[in-house]
Amino acid sequence: MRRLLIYSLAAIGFYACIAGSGIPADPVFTPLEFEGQAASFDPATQYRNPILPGFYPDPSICRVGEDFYLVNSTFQYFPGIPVWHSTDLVHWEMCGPVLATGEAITFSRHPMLFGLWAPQISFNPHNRKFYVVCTQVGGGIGNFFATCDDPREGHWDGPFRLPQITGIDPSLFFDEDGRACILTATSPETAGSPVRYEGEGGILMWDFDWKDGVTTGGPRILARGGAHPEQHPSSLEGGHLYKVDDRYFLMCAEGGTELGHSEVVFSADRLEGPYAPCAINPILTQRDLDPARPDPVSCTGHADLVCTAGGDWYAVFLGCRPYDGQEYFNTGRETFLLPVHWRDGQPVILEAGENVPRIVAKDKGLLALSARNRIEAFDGFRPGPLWDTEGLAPFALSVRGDVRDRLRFEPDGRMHLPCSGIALNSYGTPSAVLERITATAFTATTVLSFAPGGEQAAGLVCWQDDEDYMTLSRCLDSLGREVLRVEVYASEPREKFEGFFFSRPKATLRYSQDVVLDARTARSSLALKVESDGNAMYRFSYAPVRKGSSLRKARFAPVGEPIDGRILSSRYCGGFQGAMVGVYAF
Ligand code: 6LW
Repeated sequence: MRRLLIYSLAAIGFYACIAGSGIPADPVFTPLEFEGQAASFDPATQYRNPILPGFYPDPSICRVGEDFYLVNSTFQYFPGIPVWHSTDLVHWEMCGPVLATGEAITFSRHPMLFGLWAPQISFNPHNRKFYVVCTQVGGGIGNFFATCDDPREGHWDGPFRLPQITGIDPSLFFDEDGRACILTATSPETAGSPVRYEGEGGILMWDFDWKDGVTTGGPRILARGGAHPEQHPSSLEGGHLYKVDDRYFLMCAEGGTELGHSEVVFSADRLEGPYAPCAINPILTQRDLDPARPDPVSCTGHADLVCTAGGDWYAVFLGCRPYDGQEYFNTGRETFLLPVHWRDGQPVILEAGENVPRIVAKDKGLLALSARNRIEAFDGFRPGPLWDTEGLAPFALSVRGDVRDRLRFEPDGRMHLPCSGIALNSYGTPSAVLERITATAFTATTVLSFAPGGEQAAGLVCWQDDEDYMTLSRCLDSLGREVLRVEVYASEPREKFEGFFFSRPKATLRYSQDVVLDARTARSSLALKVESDGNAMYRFSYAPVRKGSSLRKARFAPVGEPIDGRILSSRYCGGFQGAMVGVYAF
């Protein structure tokens, strides 16, 4: 009864407050501005790895003429599967996503690490269409493909299901003679062959009739175990086929996408094999290097190769940038680029013992491409506002579905994000608009006008998944006073790096701290800021914003203590995604 009375008084205060101060009933945010710390380099002669910072894992690339296209996994985020365009492999612009509408894809209430895994993009020279194949894992449509005539237009047809094929990491290959096939990563048992050891993986091939969009034969085993099967390697996946001088190369990830990740390559005289491991394997790994090395890149693998019109070869692959030397990273698995050299008739990305460099000297191939670059590249470290008067930025993501119909934009760029009553830990689609955290050290700032009532809350959120996130919220406390509240939800830490794919125990509220707002401040718009330092210590702060005052001159005051940001790391939380930052309303 007392709580009801308190809320009633709060509600009266709430409406009076609106009437008195003009503070909107809905939360209204100014465009979120993110700025990540990044190493400097000379763009004329160098480029910076990752070329796509923040969680852009499982890159796949293709080239048509002078244009390169690249796709990444997006798991349970919407829209699904970003498509990138470049003409020099270093500067990338976002095109429209493959799954851009709520009708194209629906998501289950599975954890964030499920969903859209490892898409592959390819071009069919026989019908001049682009294809993206992908797997929706957990409560979805399984393996599917989509097609379009020009990714820059951003109109993809599909998804078209491929119910005949099982496994993950599908990859299409179109041969010169018109034949086509789809590879997936799955157990050899799918082709009726018992595994030779526990965990033996396989790359299987199905014939694909691209005229009818169906698989017509298979599966047959192209590779099993790994490059050294006697060592019983795990997780042979991410298979891609290439034809070079009439020889077929099958390149795969091996060892699992964590610290033991690597890339291996096989070759054969015929498309259907038999494939034998090439002499030099792995052709990329960082697993044998000193964890104490400077600027480490770990977990490298899941690569794809592309040849330029000038005949130079490059690899895109996923990697991680740990801030503790090896295991902790909040930026997820990102997209890196390296030149590929051919030795003894096979591709090699990095020789054994070589580090993946963060700043790379452009080789002659890249210098030639850069000279022709006309693309205004997307800068992941300073991506610009998360929305503007036109709507959400192309890099904006929402959770398990489209929230755009909940939003309203003012002519000055501010965004109305009405309270939804859907909690951030609901495994549903909360009213949240997010972007990737692309650097360990970063700041993100917005100004929120809002007069909370009842159990409403709105503010900043740093999010890894439904069980692991932090918020800085404007809400009412149990006495009906308006407060700024920092809350940290996290599930149990794990003693050792157990990989990314496992279910999370229920989160608990680990930390909560309020700052009670005086009447004048409660009537103000409040600037909200989250800052992370190079060790991923997160600090939340706020500043009243008076009409006409400059945010740059605002004096921010802390809310709560600094928070150990490792709770948002893949090491702590598991998951294939990286951490996100954004705004939310409950
Ligand atoms: C991807 C597969 C993997 O499909 O993780 O661990 C999945 N390996 O290659 C999601 O990124």
